[in-house]
Amino acid sequence: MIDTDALPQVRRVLTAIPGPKSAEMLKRRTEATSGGLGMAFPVIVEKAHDAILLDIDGNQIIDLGSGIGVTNVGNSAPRVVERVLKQVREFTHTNFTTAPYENYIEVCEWLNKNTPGTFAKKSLLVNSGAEAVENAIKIARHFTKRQAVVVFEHAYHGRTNLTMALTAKNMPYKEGFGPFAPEIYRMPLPYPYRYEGDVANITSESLEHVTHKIEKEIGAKNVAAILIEPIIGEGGFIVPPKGFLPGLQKFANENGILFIADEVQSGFARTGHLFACEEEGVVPDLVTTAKGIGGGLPLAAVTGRADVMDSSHISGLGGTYGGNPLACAAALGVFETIEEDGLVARAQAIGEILSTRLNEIKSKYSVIGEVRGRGAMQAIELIKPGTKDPNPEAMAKVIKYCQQNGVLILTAGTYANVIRFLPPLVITDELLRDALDVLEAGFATL
Ligand code: PLZ
Repeated sequence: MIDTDALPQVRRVLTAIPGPKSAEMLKRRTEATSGGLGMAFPVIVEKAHDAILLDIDGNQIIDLGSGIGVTNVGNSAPRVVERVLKQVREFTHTNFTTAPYENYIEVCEWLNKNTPGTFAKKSLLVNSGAEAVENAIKIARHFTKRQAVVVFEHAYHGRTNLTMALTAKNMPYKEGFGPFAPEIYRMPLPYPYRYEGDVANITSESLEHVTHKIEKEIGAKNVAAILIEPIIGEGGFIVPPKGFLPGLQKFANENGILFIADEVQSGFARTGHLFACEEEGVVPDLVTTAKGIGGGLPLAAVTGRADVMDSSHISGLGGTYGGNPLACAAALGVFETIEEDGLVARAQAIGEILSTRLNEIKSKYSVIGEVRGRGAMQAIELIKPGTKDPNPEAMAKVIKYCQQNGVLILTAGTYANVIRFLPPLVITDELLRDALDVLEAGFATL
């Protein structure tokens, strides 16, 4: 196997962040690249392996974001690199709908077998999470011959025109980018930390509320699909209360509505299951995957009931690059790594370290309102002490401190007050503990 483990897995901060070379190149970035692009961590990356990013000033940064939940198997994971190198020498592209090839089929076979549900399944490969969600909606509408799509508060499903409409948050995702696609209906999402009623009844009350709204405002028979992230990602790692997803699934099944789980962020061993919906035995009709599936190469998929996936006429689905052979080679390397290195169990172990430590930090710093998540998908929500008012200022200070000390941590949340942890599942305990020490020191400076 190719040895890509060339970077020692240790944090090393040699300069201010950004260092002088990065600062210089970031000027070129500003001049050459669209002003619409954000930047969470201001350095230029030279190299990355597993959970360490090396920048052009020689700083080694601990990666607790995995490129937004993508490099779950680590950056440049050996099995991914090996398979991609072999594939790039053989052929780079034919287009699967022009002249098919084996690794696209193998990826689909693996997904059909490993996504929830034992019924006959089929898959479609595309390039990005947004494209997977768009296709899932296209397929659901075609199959049900219905148009309405139900989505939830705090949802994130992408940045294309249809997926902007499916996404909840205006700023920065939608502001000024309309008009948006029609026939999208947004329902209240039970957010346990911010629930105003009696939290003991949150599941039954929320299900009652949502199903009542669907029946009265849309008409259940007009709904093609209910689309939900089993754990809300960009919206702040909100875990729906126990029973909510199974209740929605039941309502969908009883009303001929397809239940679509968007596992783009929560999927691929991240939560201590291969897919987050497994926690409660939820079996969606369709699942969308992306991010972690390609180990860093652009790949996404829709997988689900064979009868649904086959309902389109021939050539109704497709695209030039979807399931490109290099991305499929990478995905096969990802599957192998997850299975052979036991990364589902590893996500659970990381989750224990994370939640134990984050709860300890919470007990010392009253700006932390809640620690939540599952497995290696955990977050903390920051509030003004003594209230539940969002505290984005404290979040920005802590994140800045972590940056200056060589730890990359991402944020999230409708109220811009959530710090989220999505470490590569190959991160060592030592590196994770070191990063959490830095985080705690960040809270101490507040
Ligand atoms: N569905 C659940 O989390 C992507 C967005 C980053 P694409 N989330 C990261 C950003 O700021 O653009 C995401 C997701 C869920 C769909 C998507 C969209 O996936 O691969 O970014 O299109």
